[in-house]
Amino acid sequence: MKNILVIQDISCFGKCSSTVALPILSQFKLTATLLPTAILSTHTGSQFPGYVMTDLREHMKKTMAHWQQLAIRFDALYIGYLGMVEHVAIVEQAIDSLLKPGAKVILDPAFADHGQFYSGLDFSYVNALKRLVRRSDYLLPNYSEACFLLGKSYMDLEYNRHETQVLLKELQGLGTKNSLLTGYHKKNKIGAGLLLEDGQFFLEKSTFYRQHFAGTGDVFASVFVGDLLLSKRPDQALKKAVDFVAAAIQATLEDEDPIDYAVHFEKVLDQLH
Ligand code: PXL
Repeated sequence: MKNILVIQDISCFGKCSSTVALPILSQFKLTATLLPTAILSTHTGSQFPGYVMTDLREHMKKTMAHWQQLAIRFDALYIGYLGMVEHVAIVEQAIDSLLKPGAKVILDPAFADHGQFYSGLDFSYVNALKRLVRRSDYLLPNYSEACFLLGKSYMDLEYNRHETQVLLKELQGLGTKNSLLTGYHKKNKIGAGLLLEDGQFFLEKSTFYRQHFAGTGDVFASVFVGDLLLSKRPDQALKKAVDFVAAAIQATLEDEDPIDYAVHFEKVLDQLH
C-alpha cells in the first residue's frame, strides 16, 4: 500500500487542507501520513474573523528526526498550505531525507484566491515557495497563485484555451516538471488545464457555479494526487478532480444545510475509487 506524506496545516473547523486531504486519500485506499505545519481554529477566510494559529515548526523538526531514526520513507509528497516562510526550509529537508527514490512531489501552493492573498501571507511567502516549485514534479496553482508566482497582475477575466497553455508553459519555466492550472473560465464553463513535461496538453471543463466556495482547491488537489498515484495517468487524474469538485459543489447546493465556507465533499466521496 502506498504511503503519501501530506505536509499542510490542520484547520480544525472549516473543511480545508488536511481535513479534506486525509479522507479523500483514504477513499482511494492510500495511506496518508500527516506532518502538520500549524494548527488553526478555523481556516483564514473572511467567514472566520479572529482565528487563532499555533505554529508547529519545532514539532515538525522533532517528528522528522524521529522518522529518520526509524528509516521511514514515503512514496510521494503532497504539499499544501504551510502558513509561514519558515516552514519552507523544513519541507526542503523532508524532500531530501524522507522520500523513496522516484517519489513524486506534488505542490499545491495554496496562498491566494480572487487576486487576494490569504490572510497573513504576502510576496515573501511566494518567493520562498519558489524554492519548492523547483523541486516539484507537479505544480497546481489556481489562476491567482499563477499570476503571483509569475509576477503578473491579476485580472478577473475569462481566459481561453490558448491563454491557459501560455500560462502553463510559463509555470514550467519556474522549474516544475508538469504544471496544472485551475480556474480556466469561459462562459458557463470552468475547468483546469494540464501541461506535461513532454508537451502534451489536456483541458477538462465542468459547469461554472457563480457562488464561490472555499476549500475547493484542496478537494481538487487531493483527488488529483490520489488518482495520479494509483493510475499514473495525470490526464485521468485531472478529469477525476474536475468532475469531483463539480459533484461536491452540486451536493453542497442541494444540501438542506448549505454552507458558504467549504463544500460538502463527504456526500460524494463514494464516487471516488
Ligand atoms: O484552502 C486552503 C487553505 C488552507 N489552510 C488554511 C486556509 C486556506 C484558505 O483559506 O486559510 C489555514
